[in-house]
Amino acid sequence: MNKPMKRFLIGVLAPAFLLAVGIGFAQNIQQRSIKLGIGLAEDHPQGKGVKKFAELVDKKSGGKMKVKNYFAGSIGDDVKMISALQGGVQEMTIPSTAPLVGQIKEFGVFDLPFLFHDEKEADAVLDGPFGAKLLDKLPARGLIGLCYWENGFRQLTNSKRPIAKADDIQGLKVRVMQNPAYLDMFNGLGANAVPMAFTELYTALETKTVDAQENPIPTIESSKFNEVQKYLSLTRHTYSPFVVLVSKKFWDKLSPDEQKVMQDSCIEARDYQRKVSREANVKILDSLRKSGMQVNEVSPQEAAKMRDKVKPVIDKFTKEYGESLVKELEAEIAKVRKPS
Ligand code: TK8
Repeated sequence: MNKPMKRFLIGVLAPAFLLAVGIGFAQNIQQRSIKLGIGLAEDHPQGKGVKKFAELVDKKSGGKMKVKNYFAGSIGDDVKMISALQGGVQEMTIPSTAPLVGQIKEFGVFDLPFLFHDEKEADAVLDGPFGAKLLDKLPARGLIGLCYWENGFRQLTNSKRPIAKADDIQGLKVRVMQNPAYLDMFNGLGANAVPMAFTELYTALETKTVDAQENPIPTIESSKFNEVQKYLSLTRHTYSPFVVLVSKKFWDKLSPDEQKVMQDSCIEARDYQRKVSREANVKILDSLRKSGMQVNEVSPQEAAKMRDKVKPVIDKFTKEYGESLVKELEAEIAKVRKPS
């Protein structure tokens, strides 16, 4: 065998081989294929996040654990995919926490209107002991929660008129997530709230079955809602987290090394996903304006009027989800809240 070939084998191939074997031997990692379904498109920060996650799982497992991503609700909506995980027919999904309330009501605390002022507060709560406490409730429902990603601050769009005043929402038919607090919140604001799966939303807006919907800015663009909605009003009425879920049936088959690969990849992809989401929020607003959407701010006075209108809803669900739990949450927020 000629010298260069010998040098290549010894210098390059052997160490690579040892590394792969080393990873295999040092860590108890087997060939795994992981079906991960999400509701949003590939170009959405959630889509970019799962691509990053797949890359990291592949790298950290020495190429043995393969994540196959399914985008844009192609294998079901949030509620359907959550039960697919519980049934063990799908390994992962990343829903908003709102539809999870039907399973674990405590996740509903994140849907309380006007709870968070900014992303810094949300991160501190979600990545801290409070967020972990809620994730610990999932195994009892056949789910494992790895970490929280960002859906974001929700804004109201509609096809009728700009929402500059709290009263402007009156009479609008608004699609909301399948979640009792959102239903009561928009009915409390004088709208006619219609719970509906995200996969049905574009058609419902296009056919004018509903007049309005509310989602973060990156979703308005990646789901092309600007094509069927003229007005975007920056209500920031709730901050929506995503929760990265694994089927417990699948998780319990994994070795501690394999579980660590998935847990570490979730955290690393989280920081990337949030960064992408926050950059998108700024960038996209301009392109939505250019696409013909009429964008308006909601003044602090009118936001305060909206908050007053939904106070009964906040009180009702604070009781429902647990006054001590909401107190704990508010105390966590107070630790990071900038004095106004
Ligand atoms: C996508 C949903 C979406 C959510 C909604 O599956 O339903 O409006 O905001 O992001 O999770």
